[in-house]
Amino acid sequence: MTIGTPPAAFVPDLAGLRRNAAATLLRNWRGSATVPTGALYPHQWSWDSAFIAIGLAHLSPRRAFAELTALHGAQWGDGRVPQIVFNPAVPEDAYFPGPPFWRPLPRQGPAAGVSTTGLVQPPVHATAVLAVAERHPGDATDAAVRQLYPRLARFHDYLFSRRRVASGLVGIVHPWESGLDNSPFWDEPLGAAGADLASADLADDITGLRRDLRHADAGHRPTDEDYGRYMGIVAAYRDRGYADDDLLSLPFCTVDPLFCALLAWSEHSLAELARRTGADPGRHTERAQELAYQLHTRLFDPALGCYVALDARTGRPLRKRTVSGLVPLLLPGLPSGRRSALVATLTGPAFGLGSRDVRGVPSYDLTAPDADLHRYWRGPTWMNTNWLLWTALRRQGETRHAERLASDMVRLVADAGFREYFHPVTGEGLGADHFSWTAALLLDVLAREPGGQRWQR
Ligand code: 9WN
Repeated sequence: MTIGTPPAAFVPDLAGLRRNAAATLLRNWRGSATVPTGALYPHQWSWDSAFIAIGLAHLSPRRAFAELTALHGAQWGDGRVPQIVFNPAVPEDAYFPGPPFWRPLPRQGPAAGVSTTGLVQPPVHATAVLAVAERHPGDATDAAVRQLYPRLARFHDYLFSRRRVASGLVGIVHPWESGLDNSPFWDEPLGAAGADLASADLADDITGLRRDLRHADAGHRPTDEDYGRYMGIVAAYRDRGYADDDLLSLPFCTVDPLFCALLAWSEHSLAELARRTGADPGRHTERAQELAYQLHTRLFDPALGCYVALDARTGRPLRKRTVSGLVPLLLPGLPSGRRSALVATLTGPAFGLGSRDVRGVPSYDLTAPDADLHRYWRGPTWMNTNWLLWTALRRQGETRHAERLASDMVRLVADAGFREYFHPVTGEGLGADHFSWTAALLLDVLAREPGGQRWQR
């Protein structure tokens, strides 16, 4: 790997990319919300909608707010914003696990007639609302913010009150809640859960039940063994009515640095939204600072040069270098030396930012013996985590690295299309095509790194 070789310029067709990005978002619009992609994910996903709204802000603020309003229309009585809102017009077996698997939804669930999963995804929604609002000041925005702020705040209240584990950190109860479902972080806790799960009968037929393998290469997706465990963990949570009373007795309960960092970041965004609606921003700022303090003191691993996850059931740190462990770079007020440590990891051999041989920031340590550069969250480059790191680098004043990352993102899409993820060395497009957040976040990069920027090869 050659770090620091001066890159050559390339000239992307920026107008064509913008046009195709807009066409991808239009193609995936379903009347009130956008699907991540037509065949593989035919419903509304929570954090996808937040990223999609960030892109829609460059096309239509009205649609951006509609996207997030539709999602919050499925908010549960207890405040949780569900991972998936099922579209009743789509056959129940088009996605697995579909609505029947998640039933019964409890009394504190969504409004009657609304069908969702019982999990959540990383809370990046308040940040998305603020991004749209900042770009489009005016009465319509003020009205949308007034409508969305209480719902966003209730979601955060749910997370802070019902999901607290391990001295104030906020936990997740399923790998799907991390958004980086198949991350190597989860191998150890999933392995331990596997021994307890009573899902053997389901696992026997898991290949037959899965729908993802009809639309994506099996080598790019999680294994059947992992899927069997995913289902077992959902079943255990569902069978106790999705109650959060004794989180550590669930088969899976971990703390994820990306989830906590996005929650702290979004609390800061919520403070700004509160100011705009005349509500008290103080409690949001306090919660952001308290969570960030816990994250910085409990999850940073100096030897690895990044944050790690925690198995809340055993108290064991999950010591791997994954892209999630770099995302706290987004936060203001990092402890001294932390920014340079994270940038060193980002630009070193594990993630290779700035190297001629690596494209974008991979999802997992390229030097790890178990890195799998084709498989879902175990090596490939994804546009959403790259966008988070690009935003972080800009916020930290690391302009040169931010520009390089923006260039990589543009080039990946220019070469391979709006794919779900990309091989971090060859740039080959992987997973699904016509992927909404790839299109949306590219639009945001193109808008914020305007002409004059020297795109680099
Ligand atoms: C399960 C929709 C979602 C993303 C996740 C990504 C993938 C789902 C799946 O697709 O997960 O939620 O079926 O594999 O891991 O981050 O939100 O795009």
